[in-house]
Parts: sequence; C-alpha cells; structure tokens
Amino acid sequence: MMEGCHAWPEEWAERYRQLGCWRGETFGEMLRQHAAAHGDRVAIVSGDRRISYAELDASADRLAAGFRNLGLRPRDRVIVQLPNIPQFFEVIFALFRLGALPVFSLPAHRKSEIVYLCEFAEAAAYIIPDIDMGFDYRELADQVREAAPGLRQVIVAGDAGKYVALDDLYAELVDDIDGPRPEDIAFFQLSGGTTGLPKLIPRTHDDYIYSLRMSAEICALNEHSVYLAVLPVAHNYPLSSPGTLGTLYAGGKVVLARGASPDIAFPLIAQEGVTITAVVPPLVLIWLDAAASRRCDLSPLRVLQAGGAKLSAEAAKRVRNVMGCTLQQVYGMAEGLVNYTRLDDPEDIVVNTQGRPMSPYDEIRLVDDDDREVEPGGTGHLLTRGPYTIRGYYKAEKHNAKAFTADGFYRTGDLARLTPSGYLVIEGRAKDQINRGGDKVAAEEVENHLLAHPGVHDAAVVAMPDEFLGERTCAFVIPYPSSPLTAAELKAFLRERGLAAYKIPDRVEFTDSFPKTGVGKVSKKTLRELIVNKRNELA
Ligand code: J2J
Repeated sequence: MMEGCHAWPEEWAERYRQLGCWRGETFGEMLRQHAAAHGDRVAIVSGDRRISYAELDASADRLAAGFRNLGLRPRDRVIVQLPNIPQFFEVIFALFRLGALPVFSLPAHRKSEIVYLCEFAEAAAYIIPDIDMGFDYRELADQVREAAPGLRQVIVAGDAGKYVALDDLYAELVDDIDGPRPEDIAFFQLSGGTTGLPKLIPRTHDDYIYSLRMSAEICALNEHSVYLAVLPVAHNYPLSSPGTLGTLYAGGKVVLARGASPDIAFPLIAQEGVTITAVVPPLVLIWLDAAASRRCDLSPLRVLQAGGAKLSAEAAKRVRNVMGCTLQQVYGMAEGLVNYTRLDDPEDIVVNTQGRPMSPYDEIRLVDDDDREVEPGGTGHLLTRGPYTIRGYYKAEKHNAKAFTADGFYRTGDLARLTPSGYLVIEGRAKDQINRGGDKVAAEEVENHLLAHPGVHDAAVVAMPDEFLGERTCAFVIPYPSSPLTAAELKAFLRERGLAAYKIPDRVEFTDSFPKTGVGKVSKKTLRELIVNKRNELA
C-alpha cells in the first residue's frame, strides 16, 4: 500500500475477496471491456458531442501516452479541477490507466484550497478548464504556481495560453502501459472536512468498483439507463452513487449538464430520455416548483435521487405526484458508506428515512459519547466499517486516531437512529461542520481564515437554519476594541485569501465575548441558539 495510506488488514481484505465484493477489477479494464463488448454504444453526451465507449477507451489510451510523455508517472498525484465536460472522463480514465492518481477538486475551489492540495498531495500536475462560468482558471493557476512552486505542470482543457494544452497531449500509444493493480489506490476524494484543513480520502479500484456495482444494482441500472449529471461530476455522490461511473459500469449513457437549473436539466431529460438523476435538497425544491408551474415532458425520468443533506419530509412527499417519478433518498459520504432507500420501498420509508446501507457487509454502530451502544431505536453517533469505507485518511495520523476507532470503524460525525426495519434516519450532526445545501463547510477552516485578519481577536462559525439551503453559515467575531470592522470588509478579506465562495459566511455577527461551556470551551450550541433567537426577533 502506498505510503500514507491505510490498507484494510489482510484478513479483512481476504474476507471481502472471498465474499465476492472485491473481484480484482480496475477502472482501466472496466472501460476496456465495455469498449470490446459494445464499443459503438454512446457512453457520454455533452451538448452536440456523443462519445462512444470505443472512443472513450481510445482517448484514454492516447491521453495516457501523452501524460507519460509529459513525465507523469504511476502514483503521481494530479489535481483535477474540471467541470461537467467530456474531458473529465478522458482525463481520469487516462490517469487510471497510467496509475497516476487524480485528486478530485471542485470547480468552486479557489487559491486557498488548491494551493493546500498541491502542497499536501505534492501534486505533479494540475488540470483545469480555460474559462468556466465566467471564471478564468488559468489566472488561478498563475497564483497557485507562485504559491506552490513544486507543481510541475498545468494542463488546460481549451485555450491553454502559456500552459500545456490537453488537446496537444493525445499521442499514439506505442507500447502497453503496465497498469495499476486492483488493490492499489485509484484516486483521492476530498472530505467535507471538520478540521482546519481538508483531508484526502484514498480509494482503491477494488473498493470503489464494488460500490459502483452495488449502487448500479440497487438503482436497477442497465445498458438502457441514462444518467443526467447536474451536480459537479468530481463529487463522490454524482460520481459513484451510482453517478456517472456507476452508469458507465452498467454500460449505460451519461448525459452531462452544464448547470442544474430546470431550464437546462428539463429539456435534457426529454431529449436524451434521462431515466435517473441526482440532486441536493435545495434543487428538489426548485425542480418541484418548476415542474408544478410549467408544462414539461419529464416522462422518461424514473428516479430522482436526493442526497448530500437531509431532505424535508414535506418536499419528499411531493416528488411522485409533481415529477411523476420515484424518489430515492441517498445518505452517503466520500469516506465510503452509502445508504439508499430502495426503488420498491413503501412511501413511508422513502419519505421519512435516509435509506439503508447498500452492502450486507456494511457494519453500523450507534453509540453514545462514551462509545457505548445506544438502546434500540435511540439516537447515537454513527460509526461504520465495511468493504468500501476507508480505514484512514491520507497522511493524517493524529486525526485518524480520533476519526477511527481502534478496530477500524469510521466516526461519521452524524447523529442517527435506526428504524425497526433497519433504515437510518439522520437526526443531526456532532461534527463541527455546516452543511450548506450539500456543500460542506468546516467551521475551523473558516475560523482560521478569519483569525488571519489583524482586526479579529476571535471567531466562531456556526450553522443557522435556512428554509432553502437547510443551513447557512454565521460567523461570530470578536474584533479588537480599536478596530472598526464591518461584515462586508471581512467577507472581502476571505475572498481575497482565495476561499471558495460557498465557505464565505452568509452572516457576520460582532460580539465582545463568547458563551462558554462548563469546561470553558466556546459553546457553539448557545451561539446557534443566539442567532436563531435574534432572527426570530427581527422577523
Ligand atoms: C443528511 N445528511 C447527509 C442525507 C449526506 C452519496 C450521497 C451524498 C454524499 C455526500 C456522498 C445526507 N441526509 N441524505 O458522498 O456518495 C451529510 C452527512 C455526511 C456528509 C458527507 C454520496 N447525505 N449527508 O454528501 O462526503 O453529514 O458526501 O456525513 O460530501 O454529508 O458528505 P460528502
């Protein structure tokens, strides 16, 4: 196993192989087999472009050769920050073939996140679009290179300017590439984060492909399935639950949307015969309103998945009538464990639970603050272990000691209860994170950026309830007495530091002290109550 990564203990690895979870597949081979079996079938649709399995397979080979010519080697880390464009798939399958390791970053990430990733992962290359959604990623690359001089290559999909053009890299593959083994790390996902710095999640070919196979089965995917990707494709949910990769695993068709609004997504559903798509709760609300108020043909759609944050039962109840399809709740995490309501589950379960584990070999524990099992039906901290849940973050020994139990259970940081039929209901969160409509914000990360401002004495970031996003972020700030600070000034400061926009606090409250807990820590619970009360008074 690669340095800094935690393999499953050998007896567990052997068990997962014997149980048939890990079948010795790799991503490179998976695509190769589809190309051989039905090469002319469409794999990816993007605007007017239709890419067959054979074409995707050939592009991956040629690009792998190009990456190798450029000096990329097996196990080199490559930051991939691409939007929903076909090149995303050509790039990642090329890297998979080569055994180089994509580090998946989101389009919203900016200098602060990318510089950290480049340095922490010791990245050899950074792959970006030219301009997307009005933002010039080449300018971001300029800043990143200045701050992270170890970065060897910047590769651009589109107009590359002074950087390497992805288009120029497609080369002839002259000899076979000795690809990775199934038990090797395939890529790194990013954790939603609870600490000052995001953690890297190493996933193997074996474990991830198992999660794709189970997801595809539960979602009844086959070669006739059409998956619409509206969320950013690099995120674990649209990538694997069953997402784009699960759809390719099943031999189906992936349709890439360049946005999630009904104006973009609904016509694609009708034109391409989309059968399944995945959204976050705020989008469910927008789509329900749009579908109820206009004439649109959503008839091909069989399954609307909602996940990433908790969907309200009220919204859940409306989906079948308004959208004319089955709702599937998905509760998952990039670290592993994914839960689904099943397509034939009764209404009550689909509306009121966040599903049950996808694998019979997922182990679930619900414990109190002292790690003791809670009473049946009681709410507790959710711990999990299984054939596709990691045993440790990359190079994070100190954090791993807290985030995993001695016997390898991952502490999800979520509070949940189990129904008598074994479905999970998410009741809350113990981790210091804000879930902004599916976008995860680590309080400590934002606090550290606020503390870098010379006028800030102390800062505490908490969630405040929000009807649309579920939660928004509120930063409580104690300024130095002599510095007259404004909220606008602080937000601008965070933007200048290159923090992703979704992490900029929605609201800033100035105060001269923080409420404390019995042991003298800042009481975030009291701060959360404070902001709720203040908003109620204003309303
Ligand atoms: C409540 N909270 C949820 C849900 C995630 C599939 C689906 C989602 C993710 C994901 C994913 C929730 N109800 N339905 O990777 O493969 C919160 C929990 C969880 C955290 C994980 C997938 N679905 N959550 O959202 O790594 O707090 O993955 O621990 O981004 O999102 O976030 P992330």
